[in-house]
Amino acid sequence: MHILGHSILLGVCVALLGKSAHAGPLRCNSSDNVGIPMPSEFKKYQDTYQKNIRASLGTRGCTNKNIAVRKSWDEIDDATRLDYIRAVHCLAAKPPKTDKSLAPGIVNRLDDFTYIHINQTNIIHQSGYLLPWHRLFLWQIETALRDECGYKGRLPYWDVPRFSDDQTKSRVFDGSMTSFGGNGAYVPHGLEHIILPGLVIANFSLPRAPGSGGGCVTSGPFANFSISLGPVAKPVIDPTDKYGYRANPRCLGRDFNVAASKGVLTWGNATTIVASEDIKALRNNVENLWHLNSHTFVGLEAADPFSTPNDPVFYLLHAQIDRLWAIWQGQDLESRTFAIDGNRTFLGLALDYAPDVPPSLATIEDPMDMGLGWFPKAKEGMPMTEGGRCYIYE
Ligand SMILES: *[C@@H]1O[C@H](CO)[C@@H](O)[C@H](O)[C@H]1NC(C)=O
Ligand SMILES: *[C@@H]1O[C@H](CO)[C@@H](O)[C@H](O)[C@H]1NC(C)=O
Ligand SMILES: *[C@@H]1O[C@H](CO)[C@@H](O)[C@H](O)[C@H]1NC(C)=O
Ligand SMILES: *[C@@H]1O[C@H](CO)[C@@H](O)[C@H](O)[C@H]1NC(C)=O
Ligand SMILES: *[C@@H]1O[C@H](CO)[C@@H](O)[C@H](O)[C@H]1NC(C)=O
Ligand SMILES: CC(=O)N[C@H]1CO[C@H](CO)[C@@H](O)[C@@H]1O
Ligand SMILES: [Cu+2]
Repeated sequence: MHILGHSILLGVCVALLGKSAHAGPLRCNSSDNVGIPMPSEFKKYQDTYQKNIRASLGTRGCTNKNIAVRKSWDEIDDATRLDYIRAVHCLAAKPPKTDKSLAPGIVNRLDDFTYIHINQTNIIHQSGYLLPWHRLFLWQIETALRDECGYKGRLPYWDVPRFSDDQTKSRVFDGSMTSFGGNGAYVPHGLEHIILPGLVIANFSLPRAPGSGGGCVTSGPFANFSISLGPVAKPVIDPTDKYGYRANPRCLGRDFNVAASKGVLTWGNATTIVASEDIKALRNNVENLWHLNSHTFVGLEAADPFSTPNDPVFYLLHAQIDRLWAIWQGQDLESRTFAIDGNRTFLGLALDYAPDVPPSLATIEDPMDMGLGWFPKAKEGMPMTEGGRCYIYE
């Protein structure tokens, strides 16, 4: 097929990705530049980050030779994609390590991750811990995929701004067996207000606009994928199961919301984030321009702030956020690596449990709860090339 001119092939690829649920016999070369190209303004920041990270490496520990490269899902080959998907299913088939008395709905190794994310939600979002906690969380799942399920690659990221106009053109959501599947089946539904349990302010809620799905994912390797914990944020909270810790077996659902991506998750906003002047601006830009919107785009399970890791694409979504933070840090590693801003709880609000988490500013010395008895300090979740971490984004 490569005897076809590059531009003809590119056109065919775009058409194919746009309409077919399963990739046809014609495979797009992963280097074909589908989507919106990275603008030079963003690339300038990425180049500086890569140059500075590489220049900071020594000859022992994390080196230029052994540093792992995390790539876009659209830029890895099909064998790596299939291996990643296989490893996710492998974790879903392994027993959990968490004490099930904490949450009887934990059924498999993936649920260990969803459980601790639920348990920590009111502490690790809209707070100073957002970035370091999720950085370590990603590293934990990447390690589990590799060490427990033999995945050979690294954690890929969802190339969000490249497909902001139409995420179904990305290899992440094209519906093929080498993607995470597409939208959920259409189920008529309207605007909801979902309550976030655990905050002292009674019934603190967020609006959730309806998207174009609402039912089970019907294509790709996670069609009818079975999940158990959650949902947690709901219009009405059941006081006997406040955090959705009981078993609630159901399919993985999605509810694509184009309005949260088109004109929002753009290269322009990605550039605003990496160009942020200081950590306060960076954190606010990540939260307001990107974090919520990328969850909202996927919708349903992925848009539940607590049990969102139920959707396996969660890890690629957060790898993009981790990448934006990494690029920001990489503009000036010395002054930015350990910069922190934000409260110790969600918006600094008091929690109706954990009275030992005061609504004061987070520090890099604060311990974070990563689950299974690991309590690293926030500062341990900040460098990308120390403390066992050794990776760079391309
Ligand atoms: C994909 O295309 C690039 C250049 O566009 C080429 O270098 C590479 O060999 C191609 N890969 C495959 C698997 O065809
Ligand atoms: C999180 O787990 C701890 C026990 O490890 C428990 O004390 C706390 O109440 C839990 N919080 C939530 C919100 O489940
Ligand atoms: C998903 O599950 C439903 C109900 O169990 C079934 O009708 C449907 O065929 C399944 N779809 C796939 C793709 O497995
Ligand atoms: C919070 O919502 C529940 C239903 O989910 C309701 O029973 C309760 O009265 C509400 N509390 C307040 C203070 O509004
Ligand atoms: C950034 O996102 C906001 C919504 O959060 C949107 O209104 C704005 O147009 C976006 N800016 C760019 C440059 O895309
Ligand atoms: C950075 C930040 O979010 N600061 C907030 C911490 O919480 C207090 C209230 O407890 C707010 O006033 C701050 O704005
Ligand atoms: Cu999170």
